[in-house]
Amino acid sequence: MKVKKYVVASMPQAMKAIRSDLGEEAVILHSKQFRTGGFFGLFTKTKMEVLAAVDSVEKLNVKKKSAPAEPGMEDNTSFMKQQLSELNALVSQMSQMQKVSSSSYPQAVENVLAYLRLQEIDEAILENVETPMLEYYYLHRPNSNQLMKWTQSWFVNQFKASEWSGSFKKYVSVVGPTGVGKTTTLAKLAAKCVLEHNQKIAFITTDTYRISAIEQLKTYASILNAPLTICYNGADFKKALVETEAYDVIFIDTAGRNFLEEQYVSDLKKIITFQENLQTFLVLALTSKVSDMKAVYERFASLPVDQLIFTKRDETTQKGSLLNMLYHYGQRAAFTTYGQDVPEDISPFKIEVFIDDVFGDWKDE
Ligand SMILES: Nc1nc2c(ncn2[C@@H]2O[C@H](COP(=O)(O)OP(=O)(O)OP(=O)(O)O)[C@@H](O)[C@H]2O)c(=O)[nH]1
Ligand SMILES: [Mg+2]
Repeated sequence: MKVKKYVVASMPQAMKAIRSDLGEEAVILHSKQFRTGGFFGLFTKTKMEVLAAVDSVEKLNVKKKSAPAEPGMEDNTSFMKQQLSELNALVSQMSQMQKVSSSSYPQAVENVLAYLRLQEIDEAILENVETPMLEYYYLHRPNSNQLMKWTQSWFVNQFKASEWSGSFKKYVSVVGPTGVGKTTTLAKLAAKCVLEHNQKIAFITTDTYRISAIEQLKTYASILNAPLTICYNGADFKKALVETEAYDVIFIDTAGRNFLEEQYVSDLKKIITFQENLQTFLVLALTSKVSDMKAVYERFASLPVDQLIFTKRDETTQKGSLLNMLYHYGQRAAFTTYGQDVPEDISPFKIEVFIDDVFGDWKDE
C-alpha cells in the first residue's frame, strides 16, 4: 500500500491530484479541515488535509487483465458481475469516505499521537511520523500497543545519527544558562575520566562571579586530586592553557548568566580562546521550556558548540524537548544527566535507552 498526504484548498482539488498521482483505484483514508494563516484571527483560510492510499501495482494489473477483450454471452455475465462488484467496492469506499471526512484518525493512531503530544514532541516531528504511521496502520491494523512499538522504532531510526560517538578533545568546556548543572556535569565527566580511564585531569574556571562557585569546583578538584586554575581574564586563560599542557584532559567551567543578556556570550569570548583542541558542550536542563531552550541555543550559536548535554532528566516526565532540539538544530546529544550524585548520575546519550524512557509512561491497553 502506498499512502500519500495532500494539503489542498478543496476536495475536488484533492481528488484531481490523487487521481493523477495514484490513479483511479486510490481510496481516501482520511480527510480533515483546518484553518491556516491569518492575522489576529482575520483572513484565515480553510484548508483540507487528505490522506489517500492505493494498493500495489501488481493487484491493479491483474484486475485490468481480467476484463475480456471481446465478451461472449458467458463472458458478458462474468464481466457484468465484475462491474457490479467493482461498483459495490466503490460505494463502500465512498461511504467510508463520508465517514472519515468528519472523523479523526483511527483510535490507535489518535492514542499514539496524543501520547506524543503529551511528551511535548513538536508538531513538525509529528507531521513527519503521521504518514508512515497511517501507512503502517492500514497495512497491519495494529492495536495501540503494537502501533506504539512501531512508533518507538521509527523514533530510534530517525534520531540514530544524533548520538555522540566521539571522544573528548584535550580541552572540554561547558557553557549554558544559570543553574542548569554545568559545574556538577563537569565534575561528573572529570570523575569518569579519572575513575574509568585513569586519566590525568585538571580544572580551569572562568566563573569568578560567585565565591561559592569557586568553592564548589575546589571541592570536586580536591576529591579528584586535580589542580584548579581560576581565570579572571583572557590573559589568565592563555596562561592556564600553557600550565595545564601536561594533563590528559582539562575541564573548563564557565559562569551561568542570564541568557537574555547579549553581553554574556561576548564576555565569554573575551576570556576563552575557542580553538581547535577545545570542545564546547552547551548544557540545557530538560526542566526548561522548549521556547527558552531554543532562545538559549540561538544566543550561543556564535560559539563553536560541538554537542548538547541535557540535565535533570529525573525532574521531568515530559522529555520531548530533547528530540525537538536535535530535530530543529540538527545537533547531537552527548550526555544526559539524571540526578545530583557525582559521578554516577550521567550517561552517554543512547537513543534506544532515551526512547524507552520517553515512552515508558505509556499505559498498556
Ligand atoms: N535533579 C537533578 N539535579 C541536578 C542535576 N544536575 C545538577 N543538578 C543540581 O542543580 C543544581 C545546580 O547545579 P550546578 O552544577 O551548580 O549548576 P550550574 O549550571 O553550574 O550553575 P551556575 O554556575 O550557577 O550557573 C545543584 O543543586 C545540582 O546538584 C541533575 O541531573 N538532576
Ligand atoms: Mg556552575
